[in-house]
Amino acid sequence: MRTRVRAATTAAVVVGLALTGAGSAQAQGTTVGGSGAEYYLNDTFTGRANIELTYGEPSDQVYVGDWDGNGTDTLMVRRDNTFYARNSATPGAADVTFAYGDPGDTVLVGDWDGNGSDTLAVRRGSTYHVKNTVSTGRADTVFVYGDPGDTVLVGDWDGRGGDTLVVRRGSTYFVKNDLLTGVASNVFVYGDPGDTVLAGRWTTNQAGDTLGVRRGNTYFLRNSLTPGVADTTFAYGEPTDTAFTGDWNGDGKDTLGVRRGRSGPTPPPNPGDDVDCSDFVTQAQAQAWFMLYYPYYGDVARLDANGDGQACEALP
Ligand SMILES: [Ca+2]
Ligand SMILES: [Ca+2]
Ligand SMILES: [Ca+2]
Ligand SMILES: [Ca+2]
Repeated sequence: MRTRVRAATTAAVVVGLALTGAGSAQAQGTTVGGSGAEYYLNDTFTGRANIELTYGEPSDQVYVGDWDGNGTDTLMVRRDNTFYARNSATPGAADVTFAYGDPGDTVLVGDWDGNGSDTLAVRRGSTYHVKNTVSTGRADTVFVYGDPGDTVLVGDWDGRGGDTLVVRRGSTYFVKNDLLTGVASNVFVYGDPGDTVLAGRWTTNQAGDTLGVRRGNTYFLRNSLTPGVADTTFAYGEPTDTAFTGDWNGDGKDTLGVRRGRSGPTPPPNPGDDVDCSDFVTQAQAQAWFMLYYPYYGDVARLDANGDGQACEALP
């Protein structure tokens, strides 16, 4: 996903200034996947997160993008067709809330018009309905690409501004550099058909977004849209983490984040002291209720007066 930083770079090229750093940011444009409300973001390709936050609920669908166009990517959660975007990598209420599409729609994130801020596109089969503002309303652009069952990735593949699609079929990638119906402009093979793939601009000296593959908790990043060995290989997080990419610090380079749930089952809500032994017919029923909550809240309804772990011992 492109950023305002990159837009400024493009303007500077026109007047012939020497440029370093600063560039687009991009996550793969699809929902992050996985579950959990804990996010660990890393600004470098090292093994340790430098930003940890919680956002939303463990079951939320999550997207990454630069919603306010300030150069940094942040999180947005989706519940049905309502989206809650946060503009900083901190816990807190959504900065922007809006509805788009239908609850079952597949949604992609990208900077479709190249203005530096990320917005949504709804995918229905091989038809894409692009919206250039994070707001409720009609699509600005509609186009058709690939087949209905294709896996797609979003990125600024040519580095010229504007996010477009790559269709993935196994380990073959069909790159399209505009939002028009038509054939691919570049086709290449990378990784294995079963690889989990991430997209981003890993270095500031590559033109646009490229791919990386993940195997377990090892990541293999490639700095061009060509076949070949990885340019960067590193380990991060746990094999069970859900990984995604973005530019968390606005330096023009995309790095990793992972989404993780707390280990173990989700605790039931605390029922409070709202039952007593007369609510149960048998000791076994009382014991089952007691054991449901005891591991999390103790003897919350005071069913075990003598503290021996047996609830309502006077019941049959
Ligand atoms: Ca932002
Ligand atoms: Ca945009
Ligand atoms: Ca582009
Ligand atoms: Ca960065």
